[in-house]
Formats: sequence, structure tokens, C-alpha cells
Amino acid sequence: MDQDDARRDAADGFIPHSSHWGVFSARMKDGRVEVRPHAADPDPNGIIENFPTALRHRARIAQPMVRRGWLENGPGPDKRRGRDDFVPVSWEKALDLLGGELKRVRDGAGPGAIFGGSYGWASAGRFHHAQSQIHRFLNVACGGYVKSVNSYSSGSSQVLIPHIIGDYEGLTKRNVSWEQIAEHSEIVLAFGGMALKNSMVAGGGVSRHVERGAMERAAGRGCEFVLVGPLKADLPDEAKAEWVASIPASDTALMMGIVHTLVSEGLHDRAFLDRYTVGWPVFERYLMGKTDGQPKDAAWAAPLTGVPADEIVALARRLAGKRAVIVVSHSLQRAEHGEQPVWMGMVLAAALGQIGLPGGGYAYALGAIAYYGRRFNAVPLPTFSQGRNGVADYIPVARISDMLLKPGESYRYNGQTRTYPAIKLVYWAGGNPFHHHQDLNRLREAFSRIDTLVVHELAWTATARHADIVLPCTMTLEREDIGANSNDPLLVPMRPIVEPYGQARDDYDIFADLAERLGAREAFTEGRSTRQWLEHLYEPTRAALAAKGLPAPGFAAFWESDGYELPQQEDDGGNLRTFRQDPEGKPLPTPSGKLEIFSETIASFGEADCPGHPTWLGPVHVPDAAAPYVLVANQPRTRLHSQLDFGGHSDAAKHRGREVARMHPQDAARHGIADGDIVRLFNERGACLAAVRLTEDIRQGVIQLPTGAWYDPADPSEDKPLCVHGNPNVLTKDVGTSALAQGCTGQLTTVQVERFDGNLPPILAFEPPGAAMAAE
Ligand SMILES: Nc1nc2c(c(=O)[nH]1)N[C@H]1C(S)=C(S)[C@@H](COP(=O)(O)OP(=O)(O)OC[C@H]3O[C@@H](n4cnc5c(=O)[nH]c(N)nc54)[C@H](O)[C@@H]3O)O[C@H]1N2
Ligand SMILES: Nc1nc2c(c(=O)[nH]1)N[C@H]1C(S)=C(S)[C@@H](COP(=O)(O)OP(=O)(O)OC[C@H]3O[C@@H](n4cnc5c(=O)[nH]c(N)nc54)[C@H](O)[C@@H]3O)O[C@H]1N2
Ligand SMILES: [Mo]
Repeated sequence: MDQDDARRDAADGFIPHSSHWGVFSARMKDGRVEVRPHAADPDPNGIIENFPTALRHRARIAQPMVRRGWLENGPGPDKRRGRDDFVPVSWEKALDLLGGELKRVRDGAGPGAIFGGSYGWASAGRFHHAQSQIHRFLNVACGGYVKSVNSYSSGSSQVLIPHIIGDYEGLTKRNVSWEQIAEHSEIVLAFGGMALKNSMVAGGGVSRHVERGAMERAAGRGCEFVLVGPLKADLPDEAKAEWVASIPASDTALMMGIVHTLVSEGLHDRAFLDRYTVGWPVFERYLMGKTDGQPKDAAWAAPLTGVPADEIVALARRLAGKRAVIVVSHSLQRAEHGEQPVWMGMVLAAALGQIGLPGGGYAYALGAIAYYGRRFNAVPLPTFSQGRNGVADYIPVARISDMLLKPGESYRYNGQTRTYPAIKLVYWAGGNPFHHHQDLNRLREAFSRIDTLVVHELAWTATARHADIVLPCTMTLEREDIGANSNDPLLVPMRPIVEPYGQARDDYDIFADLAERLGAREAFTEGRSTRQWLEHLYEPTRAALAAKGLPAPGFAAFWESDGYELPQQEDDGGNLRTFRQDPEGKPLPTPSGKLEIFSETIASFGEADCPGHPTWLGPVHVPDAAAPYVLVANQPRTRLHSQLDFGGHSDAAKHRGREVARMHPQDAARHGIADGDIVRLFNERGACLAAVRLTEDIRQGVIQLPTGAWYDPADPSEDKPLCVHGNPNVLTKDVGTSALAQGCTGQLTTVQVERFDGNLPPILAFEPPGAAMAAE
């Protein structure tokens, strides 16, 4: 931060802090919270405006609660989860009950009956990071837990890319940067776009939002941007993009049509393919129709993609011979057969021969989150150790309902046949499965099968409402921490501005007291207070700064500062650049050492839904008479996932309290739907209400409803209640991307829509359950 700005903040009583949506500062004034973005941030994120209203909102959890049915009848499968009421209890009682239950499961069925994957984004801050806390606790005090692997973000690419490109982080984080886009790229072809709403967010925080500026600079020097996807808003105005409004989930076909054109016209970079890839000849035979009689040409791709053949041909010609970069957003692989566009994107980039050149090649996920396309820090960050997990078992993260519904059944994952464990206790801290998982009615059924669900939450999310034991945790701004992210230079002293809400406690303190009940307090805390942990975690960063001969003040000085700028590494293009320069000496970490257009490994797995090279496996997420629209359930603009949905910034973007869905006016007219109406979206899995905005900036036949509105069932006693608020995950289907990766497919589904003319049910998602209100 600039010295003058820092002085201004300090003089005004603003205290530095950080969040996933940006570094900021905050103060309490006249009982109100005020926030200010980091002074050096050229393009601050409005999401920080959720804090002032959220911090003391009634949706916060004020005290420990136990579900009545669990309290009265003890642990066991129970359909009343999410339908029962809660009994407020003291911290002593809650922790005694939970300590006893953890012992019962650990000593009876073993730690392999505890699911502690606890997926979720939690909050920024290196110490209070809830996943680190819960995992350390379960390791140290319970002997371990069944974990989850991969993420909802990139479940299919995280499995695929090591086979075909080698290093996932090398592709996403040390490859094409925003600096290179601004200076070198001549054409950016972005499948799924690079929406600024998405790159406004980074796990751990970001001090400068640079994406808009980089696109503006690139466009200003004549770089062309082409957006492929159903929504025009997926690239900002500054990119001056041309919009190809394609059919969702058709990108693989479009890419094949482009590559077929390149090959037919001799525009592909044969020398690059020969030197840096394996399997091109096999793929080329498939592409040209020699193996299945169907050339994957532009005319073939046109009806599948909704893009006219001549446009596909023209696009191929425009790309050839230029410093071209192919961007594929995470969203493309969060769909059935999501591996295919990620793999085919690499093949397209390889055929253009630009991989490894500045501003060229394959920028998978660039723009999806603010930690892609940036420089890495040159010193290590404070890191809280999670200890050793005594349980080896895991599930691919998005298979949670399958695990709970089908214990003992087998499934395929990454070439293995695995078996779902029998889980008795599920423990969540820092995530919201009723936000992130698909087919929420199925998830409710899954959660009814276990003995006990424990949740630490700062607010009454649907996950908390389905729990047996709910423990209220503090929110950032109520505790001290260190903010950092490996791709942002600012190390931030996150000082609290307000006392914890109600009886809320830090996850760390909760786990320390629980560990005591399991005989493991000392092992969990190592005798340190929170402040002592922060000092301890800060030390390796300080030592690394000192070793570089840089100013390396002690913790006390850091704590009183407005943050330190850490040194960063060069923007050197990473291992794809060195591979290009020296393919024999610096091979990729794939089996062949090259880019794998054909993968022997994947072919050997024998999965019909993920063969040995990119393949068009037929259309998925296809509308039919019962569900004639494709629903795009993408990331929300005004919040991170479900976090602080009750905050003012999120609330202001709703209409009549409902989440806003967008649809094309011509589609709406067929149903007598007008702008601002309330609609019911439904399919065989469920139904929700939403408000409608009409826009021509969406492909016809597509309806968009972002994720993140809190699940709000009108009548929780029903098996498939209407969500009155607009959570699209009551509609999405709970299947994996393929037997290879088993990733999340929540981005797309198909739905029907109708105008909702009934009495509008109230939104109760932000009202605490009855007993909680009475107890306050
Ligand atoms: N349909 C559909 N579904 C999707 C997606 C999609 O595209 N479409 N996208 C998916 C993606 S990419 C992701 S990453 C997931 C995100 O899913 P999640 O990461 O589970 O979503 P969040 O809302 O960030 O959940 C974090 C929770 O942690 C709580 N929390 C915050 N700080 C703390 C803390 O300090 N301690 C504790 N104990 N709790 C805390 C918050 O209140 C919040 O409830 O959603 C996925 N779901
Ligand atoms: N404001 C905000 N930013 C966020 C998040 C958030 O919750 N809020 N979440 C963060 C997280 S955890 C992640 S993983 C990233 C997610 O990054 P992404 O998954 O890339 O983000 P989405 O917004 O879900 O999808 C981007 C766009 O892809 C388009 N799209 C959907 N399906 C298709 C398709 O089949 N083909 C094509 N060509 N386009 C398609 C949609 O129009 C959508 O707007 O975002 C991060 N950024
Ligand atoms: Mo994500």
C-alpha cells in the first residue's frame, strides 16, 4: 500500500483485513461497520460490501444447538434432519455430547467411519482456514478421517491434465499471464469467457484486480477477443469481444470443426505436433473420419454447436499463424463428459503451435479466479500443519451422496475400481454442501442415512439446518489472522474490528476444547495460543526474507503494519516454456514426456465415457419436451458461492427477495413471461422459484440462474419441496463427469419454466430456526 493511503486509513481508524474477494480495511463507526478496498487496487470488488450488513445479521448463529430428535433419541439414521427443531445448549454440553459421539464412532467403527472431507472455501486467513483446522483436529484427535480429493471447481481437469500435460499447476498458474496477454497475444479465443465477476475472487485474497486492465490494454493494441458461450457478459466490454453464442456443452465439436479446417487447409503446425506431442496420427484419422466414417468438419460441427459452418471456417483461418491463445474456462469441464473440451482445447492449441510462447498457447482456466495468470511469491507463506491422516480411504469430492447412499458399492475412478466406505459421522467446517452439491433432494436423503452430522457455521445455512450438532463459529473481522495468497504479493495483518457474535467461538478454540475431551489438547494446540500460532507461522516467511537479504522485521512490527509486499518470481512462462525450448532436456511430467493427444494410460482404463483421445461422445444436457431449456447454473456476481448471501450487496441484486434468472425475450414470450415476473423452474428432480430478467445477451433456449441463493424449502416435510429462493442445485443432476474423473457436473442441466402466479411464499432462509430466535 502506498504510504499516504496507509496513513489515511490509519488516521480514519480503518484496520487492514483480507477476504477471498479482496484485501480491504474496515472500521466500526457509530455501531456500523464500514469497509474500504485496498488503496492500490485498480478495480475493487463490490463483494466486500456484503460485510457491513452481514456481520451482525440475524442469520448468524448465536449459540450451540442440538437437533431435538438427536438429543432425545441419540445418534442414528433420521429422516427428520432438516425438518426437526433445535434445542439451544451450553458450550460445555455441546462439546461433551460431541466428544462422546466422536469417541463412540472412533473406538467402535474406527476413524474410517468419519467423513471429514469438509469441502469448501471457508474464509481467508492462513491460521483460521477451517479446512486446515478440521483436518488437523481429526488427524490428531480421532486417528484420521475419510477425505475427499479434487475440487468442485476443476474435478475433471485435475484428473485429466496430469495424464496429458503433466503438471496441473504448471498449466493453470505458471503459464500464460495477464502481463503476456496485455503485451503479446494477437487473438484470444475464450471458451466460456473470462468474466470479471469470477476473476474478482481469489482464495486467500488479492490486493490488485488486474484482469480488466490487462484486457483493455490488449484490445487497445489490437488484440482480438472472441467469446464462445451462451452469455455475452462472460467477457467485459473492455475486451471489445466478438460473441459466438454457441450451444452449451458443444465446445468439443466446435474445436474439432476448427482443427479439421486447419488440417484440410494445411494451416496446422505439423512441425509442432511432430516434435512436442504424441498421438496426433491416431487422432487425425479420427478427426478426418477415417476411423468412424464421419469427418469432424465445420459442416458436421455446425448443427451440434449452433455456429454456422462458414463462421467456424473463418475462425480457423483467423487463428492460424497468429500469436493465439486458447482459453477454456473451468465451467466447461463442470458438465457431463467435461474431460473432452479440456483435452480438445489442448489439441487445438497444439495444432496452432503456440504453446510455450509468450501470450500464446493454452491458458486453461485463465480468468476463472484471480490466482491464475499472475506471478508467484518468491518466499513461502505461513502454513498451518494438518498432521498425518491415519485413514487412506477417499472419495472424489462430488461423489458424496453416492458414498452415503451406496456404502460397500464399487465405482470407477482414474483407472481404479474403488469401494464406497460405510460412514457413520460426517463433520463439516468451512463448506456448504447445500450450496455446492447437485440434486439437493438426493443429498437430503443421503444425509438422513448417517448417525450424526456436525457443522461449524457462522450462519444458518441449509447445511447447518440439516445438522444434529451446530456449533457457532466466528467470522473474519472477529478474529486475528494473517492474510496471504501465493500469487499475490501482499502479506496482510488481519486485525479484528469487533467482538465475536453471540457465543460464537473460533474453530481453533472449539477444536482445542474438543481435543481435550479426546485426550489430545496438547497434540492439537502444541501449547500455543492463537497469537503464538500467528508468530510461529510468520517465522518461516520472515526467515526466507532475511535469507534473501530483504528487510525482515519481527512479528510485532508486521502486526502493526498495513501489510508487507513480498518479492515475486519472474513471469517466465513456466514448464511449458522450457519444454518448448528444450523438449528432450526438459520433458513434461507425462508418461511420454510430451503433450499427449493420445494417452496410452487413459486408453488402458477402458472407459467408454473417456477414450484414449478427445472424442465427440454425442450431445449431453440436451433439452427435450419435458425440459426444453438448458439451465446454466454459473457463479454469482454479487457474492462468493453462498457466502454472505444475506449481506446487502447480494440482497440488492435480488428481485422481490428471489435470485434473478435471465432468459431471452423470445423464449419468455412463449410462456407469457414478462421482465420482473416470478417463475417456477422445474424438472424431474425438483423445482425452485426465481425472478426473471429478460435480455438479448443470452442464447435463445438457455436460461441462466447463478448458484448461491440459500436453499429455502417451502415445506421441508416434503421429499421434493419447492425452493422458494432460487437455488439451482435442486434442479441439477448428481452424476460424475465420467468414470475417469468423477468430477462435478453442476454447471448445466435441463429445465422447464412457467410463470408463477400463486401467492409468493416468504423467504425464510435467513431467519434463524425458531428455538434460536427465542434463545437470543
Ligand atoms: N450447480 C452448480 N453448483 C456448483 C458450481 C456450479 O458451477 N454449478 N460450482 C461449484 C464450485 S466451483 C465450488 S468451488 C463450490 C463452492 O462450494 P462451497 O465452497 O461449499 O461454498 P461456500 O458458500 O463458499 O461455503 C463456505 C461455507 O463456509 C462458511 N465459513 C466461512 N468462514 C468460515 C469459518 O471461518 N469457519 C467455518 N466453520 N465456516 C466458515 C461459510 O459461511 C459458508 O457456508 O460450489 C460448487 N457448486
Ligand atoms: N463472483 C464470484 N466469482 C467467483 C466465484 C463466485 O462464487 N463468485 N467462484 C469462484 C470459483 S470457486 C471458481 S471454481 C470459478 C469458476 O469459474 P467458471 O467455472 O469458469 O465460472 P462460471 O461462472 O461457473 O462459468 C463461466 C461461464 O461459462 C459459461 N458456460 C457454461 N457452460 C458452458 C459451455 O458448455 N460452453 C461454453 N462455451 N460456455 C459455458 C457460462 O456462460 C458461465 O458464465 O469462479 C470463481 N469466481
Ligand atoms: Mo470452485
